[in-house]
Amino acid sequence: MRIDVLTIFPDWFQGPLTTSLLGKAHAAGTLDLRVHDLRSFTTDRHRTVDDAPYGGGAGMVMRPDVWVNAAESVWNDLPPEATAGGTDAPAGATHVAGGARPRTLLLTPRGRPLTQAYARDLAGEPRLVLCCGRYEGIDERVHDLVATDEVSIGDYVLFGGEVAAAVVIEAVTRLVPGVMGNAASPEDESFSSGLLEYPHYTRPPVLRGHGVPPVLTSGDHGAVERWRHEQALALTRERRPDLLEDGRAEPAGDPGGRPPAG
Ligand code: JCQ
Repeated sequence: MRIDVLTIFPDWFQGPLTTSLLGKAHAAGTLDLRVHDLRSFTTDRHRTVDDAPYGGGAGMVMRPDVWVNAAESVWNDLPPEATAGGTDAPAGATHVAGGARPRTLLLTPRGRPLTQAYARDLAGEPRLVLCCGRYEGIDERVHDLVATDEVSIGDYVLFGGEVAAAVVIEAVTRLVPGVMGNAASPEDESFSSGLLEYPHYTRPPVLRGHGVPPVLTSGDHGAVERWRHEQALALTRERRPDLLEDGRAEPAGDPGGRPPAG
């Protein structure tokens, strides 16, 4: 998968992406991540990306012409100077050579909430373009001319879209075959069943007086499976009952086949 990120803080994406699992996928060629400095697509000597809002008021607004130049450039895989030519953006500025524009995501609190299902949908795309806004907001025409999707990672406000873009990159790329170094599907046990995940344990068998549920060391694989399902259901009921009500989870009743508790 190819992902292009448009941001005024390109350095921000260097650290995490050269270290973790994502860095490995990047190095292995499974993920082609390209980070672009939005300022490369400006047309003035001061490389201005924002301006005062029409109608007045506090704060600054990101200029739409810079965004259209940048988007057109990455959509068509052109160098910045090919699009940052100093003219304003005509209707045809959103044309893409050779077909439809790639999914172009604008990170914003007003977007469609990111879920595992949405991430799965995005993981099926050959290309994504992620647009990270800053300042008080982006000129509304960017929503119309550039974005195919507006994505929210939650009901809170960040300084800019960079953190949200990193969240989208992690959620999506781990669903792309080859990125986890695992040929099998990495789909979560948790969210594919619609339940929160059951508790995990490893050695040592006792830590500061805290032991391990005996069923896990019983050798009875059926009993282990039933216990895990019960735990997942109980946790979900207690912490995220909304997940049981939205129809994706397994029935909240008897998980089947287990002997009476106790
Ligand atoms: C994303 N949840 C919160 C903040 C304006 C494009 O306009 C804006 C973008 C941001 C950055 O994104 C978020 C966010 N999901 O704050 C304000």
